[in-house]
Amino acid sequence: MENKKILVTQPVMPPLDEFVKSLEKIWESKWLTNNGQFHQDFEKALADHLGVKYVSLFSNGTLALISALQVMRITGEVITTPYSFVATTHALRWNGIKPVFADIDPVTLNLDPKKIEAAITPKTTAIMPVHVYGNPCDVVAIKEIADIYGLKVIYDAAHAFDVDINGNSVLNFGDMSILSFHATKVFNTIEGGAIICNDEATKKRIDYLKNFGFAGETKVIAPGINAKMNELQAAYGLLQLDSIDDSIAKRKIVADTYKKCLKDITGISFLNDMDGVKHNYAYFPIFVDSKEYGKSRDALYEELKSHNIFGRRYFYPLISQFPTYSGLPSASAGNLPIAERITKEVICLPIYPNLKLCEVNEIVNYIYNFKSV
Ligand code: T4K
Repeated sequence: MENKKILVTQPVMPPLDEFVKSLEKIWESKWLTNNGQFHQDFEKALADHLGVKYVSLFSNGTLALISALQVMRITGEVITTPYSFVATTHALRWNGIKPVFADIDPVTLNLDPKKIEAAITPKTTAIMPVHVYGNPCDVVAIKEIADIYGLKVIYDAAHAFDVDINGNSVLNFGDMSILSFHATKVFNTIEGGAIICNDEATKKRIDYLKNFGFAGETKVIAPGINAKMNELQAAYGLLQLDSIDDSIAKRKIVADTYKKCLKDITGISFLNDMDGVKHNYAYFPIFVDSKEYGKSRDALYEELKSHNIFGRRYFYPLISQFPTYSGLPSASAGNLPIAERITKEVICLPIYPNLKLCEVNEIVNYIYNFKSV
């Protein structure tokens, strides 16, 4: 173990021989991108697998987020979480929208509905929550607020592939949801992403926008972008659907092992499964209470690195703490107390289907032993 690096994640890849068979078909057809056969098949298979109405594939999750805001014609101010990957807020800025940060709930680490309501102004047009680590937001309370104030809801569901609430995909809530299929995600197409929506007319508009705004050979309906997924990625993604259930089942075993072994270490806490939710175990964040644990989060992070265990401090710093956003009124110190505490405590431990349980035990041992040094 000392010589082997354990990274925060390791991508699942399809069997090479199966992928080569798909590549042969692509070489034969000479159809490489622009809504080819694999693209069409993958969209249908994904919608089926996820239990959603419409899927539009994208070249990555960030372009899907940027395009979703364009499709919904969102302007003015959008309420969002500071506790996410920077792409969430960058997508707003790329649309000329002012991000308004609201604090998170201390249990789910997602936008706190009460804080959303308090941040609404006459310029607010939408809410962009994130199902962080794949844990669902309070979708019912968010819908209630959106309905009362006439706001759109665009979920950044980059972490929430195959997450269900009472048997219904979390992607079916809100006006749209965005997925990321980056190499580091539970389900990957190397790079990739998707927008999930509920009606055919919206899907059509999304598909125009991701293809420069073309609605036919000579008609351009909007300043679209090039955000299309190519045939190689779509073929790869189609094969990935064969192993996703097994991957998530193996991730659950890793997560359960961590929980069992970490529960008695004072000063270390973790997130528990939520009632009625089918989780995907995308990440395994732990939270270091430095007073109780006796060492700081950063000291533990460095200690693990010294043993070749490369966790990540997702999400540190907060998005609101990056210089490009820290001047916003909603980013000011004291407005986001829960997020400011959590960002100082978090380390995401390695989790992926092929992580061995003996490796999980060793990681926990390092955490345990460091406490008593
Ligand atoms: N919204 C949210 C909430 C997101 O989390 C993200 C992306 C997005 C939107 C945007 O979606 P995309 O446009 O990315 O589709 C990573 C990912 O690049 C990023 O996709 C992800 N969120 C974010 C949370 O994490 P980094 O900078 O930490 O990645 P990197 O390259 O350091 O990789 C992390 C670890 O994964 C490495 O230590 C090793 C391992 N790895 C990585 C790659 C790329 C591999 O083993 N193989 C690989 O090919 O951002």
